[in-house]
Amino acid sequence: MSTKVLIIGACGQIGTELTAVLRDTYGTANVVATDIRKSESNVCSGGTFEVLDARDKEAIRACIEKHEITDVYLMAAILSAAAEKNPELAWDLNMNSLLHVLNLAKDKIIKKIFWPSSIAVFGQNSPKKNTPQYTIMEPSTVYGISKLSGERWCEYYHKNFGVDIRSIRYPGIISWKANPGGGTTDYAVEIFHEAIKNGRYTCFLSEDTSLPMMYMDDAVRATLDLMNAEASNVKVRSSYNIAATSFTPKELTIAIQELLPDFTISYKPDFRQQIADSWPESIDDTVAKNDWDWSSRTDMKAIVSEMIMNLKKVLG
Ligand code: AKB
Repeated sequence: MSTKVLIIGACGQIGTELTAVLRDTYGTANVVATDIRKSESNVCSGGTFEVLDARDKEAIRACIEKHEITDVYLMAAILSAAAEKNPELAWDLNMNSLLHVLNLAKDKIIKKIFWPSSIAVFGQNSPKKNTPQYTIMEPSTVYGISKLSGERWCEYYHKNFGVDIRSIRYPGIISWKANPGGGTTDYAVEIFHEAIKNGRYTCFLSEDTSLPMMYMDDAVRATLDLMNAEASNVKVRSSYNIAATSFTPKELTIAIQELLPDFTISYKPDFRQQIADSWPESIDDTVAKNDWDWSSRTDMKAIVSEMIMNLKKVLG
């Protein structure tokens, strides 16, 4: 049976680029993109697109049966900062969408699931530097709690029902094609847009807040590599740590100023500072390296030059 892919949450930051790569990989006819609403994005015009609410179990099942889907990428989520403003909705979306898809795999209606977790599963009492795969996890945000609970469900469904679920704990993802929304790491994308449009940026985190970050190309490649890995090599069925780079807003500013010397930044930390302070500064991804040969290719310098080069073309 050939692979037929469903992406739920295809118009989000990662979904947008993942959908394009999945269409290239499996053929446009074998990829169904869905989201809660239609947007202007290529995701909606470049292949099959359907409106789908990730909380609607019956609608997901109907879509899967209609298109004879084998693999689901469940990308819909409410991110850390937005979730703090609407905890019940965040819990409903982040948790129930996962349970719907896990149950469809348990009932053998789909074969394989990708579900993103996050560095938000860690908390104040986790080691801050080189946070290991296995350690104390006491998230203090609704988003982190939903992701940690999701990880436990993933492992449970794999162990008890043989569900082939694969997951990555994404760091902050930096990309120029689609904007993130509602996250604590969003500053690392906004800063480029503002640097090019206005030459200045007011950052909602303090200058010395170090967070793990990754370029979109690395994140999408990691996702596909994990999904294509031999099942026997995927030993972690909760979620894998992966890492690329870590930097502070100040370090990022210095790197941007090498290419845009007139760029200036000011700092006005808000409620997102507390979220960032509870997260790791850097991540140890040895287990992913050993199990499925993961390694990042893009460091901060390369991210900065890619972002500025591409956004200059797009934003003028
Ligand atoms: C967020 O900031 O909420 C996300 C994440 C790290 O999962 N980008």
